[in-house]
Amino acid sequence: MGFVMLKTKRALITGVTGQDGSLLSSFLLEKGHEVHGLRLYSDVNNTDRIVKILDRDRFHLHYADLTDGGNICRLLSEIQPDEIYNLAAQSHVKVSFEVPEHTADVNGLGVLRILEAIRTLNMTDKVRFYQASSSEMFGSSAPPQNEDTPFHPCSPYGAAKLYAYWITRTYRESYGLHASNGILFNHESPVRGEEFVTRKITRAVAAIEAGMQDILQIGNLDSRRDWGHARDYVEGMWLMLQQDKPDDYVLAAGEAHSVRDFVTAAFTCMGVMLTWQGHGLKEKGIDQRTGRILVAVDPQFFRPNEVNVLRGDARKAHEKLGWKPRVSFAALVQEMLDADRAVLRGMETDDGFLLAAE
Ligand code: NDP
Ligand code: GDR
Repeated sequence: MGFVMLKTKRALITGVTGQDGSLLSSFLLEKGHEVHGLRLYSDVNNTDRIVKILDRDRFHLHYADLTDGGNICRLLSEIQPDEIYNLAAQSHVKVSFEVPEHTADVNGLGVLRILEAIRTLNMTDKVRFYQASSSEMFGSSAPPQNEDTPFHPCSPYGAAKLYAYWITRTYRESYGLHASNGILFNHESPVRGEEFVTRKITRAVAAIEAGMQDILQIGNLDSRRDWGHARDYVEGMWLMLQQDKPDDYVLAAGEAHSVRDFVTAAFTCMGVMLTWQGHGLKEKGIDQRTGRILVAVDPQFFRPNEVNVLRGDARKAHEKLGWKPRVSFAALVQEMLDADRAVLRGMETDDGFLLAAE
């Protein structure tokens, strides 16, 4: 009886230094893939999240910027990947109001540059493509949002992601490319960027507990999001590319919680019960036991336009991919808070954030 030699799959991940890129890299390396990560050149260190996998023999880094189509084309030609996960983006919604043209260039045209490289290199039949689409494309459409919900983005970020979504579909429908959009709702982890609200909250709560910060200054407390754990969501990305046919899928936990709920849950994890007093810009979160003000609203964190409620319906992914999120809202808050507490205690070096990625 002969042995069947299985070819090692080669994945290319853009945005490899980000939250999802780092977690997906670890996930694919565990699956036996060879991983090529595209990294933005920076004169400050941007490899903290991937430091634990830098010396793995199946992990390779390359410099690339999605605004540079020639370089993307050269890299695709050299690497000849089986799977491409396009995770690179200017991913901050509020920042996109300040740099709308750059956001469109990276998040919109950047995707076109990859798709055109695939087409002109005659790789259409050989490669599978994943596009990191976003629930921000639904914007003001009423929840629950699924694959059939009309899009109505409310930010330059959402509008650029919508272009990327449609151009991905266009290349699928026009050239038969195996290209799928994952329409992902908010997903977080201990390696979430510090500017996003969940990580900002858990870092602040840990710092307040350690006596290193007095108060958490926050924006819109009423905004509601469908938060899941990024580890679950990167598995969903991989599942999409393992299907015979490409398609578009929502990944979501299916529950919406307000920013206020997240703050309350984080303080509860450290044994502090908050009372909320006042409204709008005057609202305060107060420690029930001591009367100390721990949370205040600061208008600088508001956006010119807000997406009020995102709550996803991921039934299609449940049925067709067999995908289900495993981590609850409470467990997510606890894990993020514990990781930030460990950082402050200086315990993260051995068992730190990348543990979550393993
Ligand atoms: P991050 O912001 O953590 O990571 C984004 C990555 O893109 C970083 O590695 C960044 O590099 C890189 N990047 C930025 N600009 C460029 C550029 N011009 N060329 C090449 N690379 C660039 O995002 P996440 O990991 O959270 O998200 C991954 C993707 O999924 C993004 O496209 C995001 O828009 C999308 N998404 C995320 C969701 C979430 O809840 N996390 C939900 C839905 C969609 P550097 O670190 O050096 O800046
Ligand atoms: P979002 O995430 O805009 O949903 O985009 P973010 O965590 O930035 O905001 C979530 C909600 O919290 C409100 N908010 C604050 N946000 C930040 N960043 N800082 C604050 O102080 C603050 N106070 C209140 C926001 O107004 C918003 O309503 C994320 C990104 O990962 C995108 O790339 C991704 O596409 C979407 O999630 C789905």
